[in-house]
This record gives sequence, C-alpha cells and structure tokens, in this order.
Amino acid sequence: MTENLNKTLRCFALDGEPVSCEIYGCGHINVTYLAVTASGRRYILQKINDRTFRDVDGLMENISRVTQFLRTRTDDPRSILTLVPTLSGESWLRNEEGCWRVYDFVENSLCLQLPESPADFYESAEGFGRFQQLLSQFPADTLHEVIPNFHNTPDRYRIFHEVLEKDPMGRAAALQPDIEFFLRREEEMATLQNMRVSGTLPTRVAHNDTKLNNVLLDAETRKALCVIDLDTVMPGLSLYDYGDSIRFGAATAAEDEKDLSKVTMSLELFRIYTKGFLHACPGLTDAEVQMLPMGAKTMTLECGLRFLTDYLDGDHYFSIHYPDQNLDRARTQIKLVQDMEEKWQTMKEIVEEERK
Ligand code: ADP
Ligand code: GN1
Ligand code: MG
Repeated sequence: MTENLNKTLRCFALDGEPVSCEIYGCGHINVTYLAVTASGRRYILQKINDRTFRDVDGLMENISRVTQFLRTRTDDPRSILTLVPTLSGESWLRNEEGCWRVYDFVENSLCLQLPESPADFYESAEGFGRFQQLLSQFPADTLHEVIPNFHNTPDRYRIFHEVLEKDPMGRAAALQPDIEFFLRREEEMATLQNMRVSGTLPTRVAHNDTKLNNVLLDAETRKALCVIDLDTVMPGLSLYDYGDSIRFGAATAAEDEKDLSKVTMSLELFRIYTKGFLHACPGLTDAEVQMLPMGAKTMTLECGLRFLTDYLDGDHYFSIHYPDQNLDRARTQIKLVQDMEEKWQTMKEIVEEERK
C-alpha cells in the first residue's frame, strides 16, 4: 500500500488501521481498490472519476439519498451499498489526489463478467428489476442529472458527428464500414428519446449502467444480492436498464472479444432476462413492455457508438488496457446489433410470450 493510499484511508471511519490496499475489479470509469484493516474488515475504496462526474457533490448526494431510501425497504443490510463516512462525517473526501469514497465490502458475494449459467442471468434481472421497482416510489425529478443526456442517443450522435468532423487522430479513413453502420441507423435510434420527450414512455429513476458486473450475487445461494455502481442513478427510462443488461449479459462473448464469430446475442439469455425483469418489475406500462427489444438494440448501438467516438477521439473516456481496445469494443456492439436485427421477430415474440 502506498503512503498516499494509507493517508487517504485514514481519513475514513474504518474499523481499525488499514493494512493493505490493492487495485480491484474491472470497471471502466473509477479506480477501485480493495482495502483491508487490522481487524480483517474489508472495504472498497474508490477514486471517483471527476472528469466524467463533474458534480461530485450532486453524485454523492444522489447515492446517499437512494441508499437511505432503499434501506427503509429491506431487512438485509448486505443488499444495499453502505457508505463509510469520513472522520468528519462527510460522505466523501477531496484531497490533493482527487475525490474518494469508501463502501463496506459486500462479503460472500460474486461479481460475474459473463453469466456462468442462465440462472445467474435470471438473478441479475431480478436484482435490477427489483431495484427499479422499489425506486418507482422515489421522486425521480429530485435527483441530480449527474451526466446530462447520458442515454440521449441523438445527443450521442451529435457528439459522434463532431468528433468525426475533427478526426483528431486521423483514424476515420480506415473505419468507413464501421462509421457507416452507425450513420445508417441514426434516425431509428432516436425512437426512445422521442417517446421519452413525448411522454409515451415514463421517466423513472434508472440505474443507467446495468452491466452484469454491477450486481452482486450471494455466493452461497447465487440469488441477486446487491446492485452496485450507483454513480449514474438518475432520471431515465426503464428501457435503459433492461437494454444495457441485454447488451452486456446476453452476449456470448466479452465486450472486447476480437473473434467476432464468437459474438452473438443469445435468445435463451434474452428470454431469461426478460422473464426475470418482467417478474420483478410488474409496474411497467404496455408501451414499455412493447419497446423492450428496442431498448436492447438502442442501448447496444449507443454503447458501440460511444466506444467508436472515444476511439476516434483518442481514447480519453473509457479506460483501455491495450491500444485498439475501444475499436474492438465498438465492433462487438456492431456485431450484437446485427445479430439482434436478424433475430428481431423472435425477440418480439419472446417478449409477448413472457409478459403473459
Ligand atoms: P466502475 O464504475 O469503475 O465500474 P464499480 O463501482 O462498478 O466501479 O466497482 C468496480 C468493481 O468493484 C465491481 O465490478 C465489483 O467487482 C467491485 N465492487 C464495487 N463495490 C463493491 C462492494 N461494495 N462490495 C464488493 N465488491 C464491490
Ligand atoms: C462504463 O463504469 P462502468 O465500467 O460500469 C460506462 C457505461 C458503459 C460501460 C461499457 C459512467 O461503465 O455507460 O455502458 O462502461 N459508465 C459511464 O462497458 O460512462
Ligand atoms: Mg461498474
């Protein structure tokens, strides 16, 4: 453990002296550490990415309020993230190195990068669906919009066009087929945003980043335990949460798989997640249920567009571990969208079957 990490940890109300602190997990945005104290207690220390999240006060206020609200709805303390305050009672710390927060480590839990069985994926749907359902009683408009237009797909296209125009790395020429893939679908991909603006789809409290690795399963029962990574909890659509889960978890390969023949959207996993989400979230409107396939397609395409935009821009947003990783990520999302287009009719039929 470096002296600086030790100093940072000592500012929080931990149970004992910190004895180790190591990099942990696979997130693309924050820097996460696993910290252990002399008493053996484990904690998650996170350096909050304040380039991505400009309003750290607003973000932490959202997380504090949402976790407090959820705590009134459950008896199991492990099912909700618990913030550890600083010694002066704040929910986060700013020092010379950045912005920091600490959570209790959720013990005896599993964090999966790909489902190990359909049952695991079903549980993730129960977890995110329940989260959404419980928060349907929380006043969405009182939350800070920590990243404005986060899932406003037309706005993501606007940024894409800007970067494409500048082409700061000179990368666009070699990527014409990829670029055209996104351009051909620009109009269709405004559907959800238009329905949100017109009020056809209700604005709800959404998690907005429902990757499988953002829900912990209980290691013993393998049931959904705790939804984590609450940075992007803000007003949104239920379809963002459903769609992002399909994008990541119904894929048959990793988000940066180079062999695209391995990348498909599993209809079996699509069905399983749909079943779990509809079960856990009985309050969805007819319009929401009908648009579930469009949620999956839009979130996948939007994420691919964001990866490609970041690649064209020189990889400033998503953490990368090798040079072309964002391009690989963009291409898996393209492949998934193509596969969904081929399976479109069946996806719609599955939703109809599972809603009964
Ligand atoms: P990022 O925004 O960078 O994705 P996350 O908040 O998702 O950061 O944390 C990264 C990883 O750390 C998670 O995928 C999970 O493995 C682990 N993690 C985060 N919070 C906890 C926690 N309270 N208990 C156990 N593991 C956690
Ligand atoms: C980021 O923080 P993480 O790794 O859970 C991103 C999501 C993307 C995802 C793609 C705040 O999520 O929007 O869908 O990467 N989070 C933010 O893997 O931009
Ligand atoms: Mg995460």
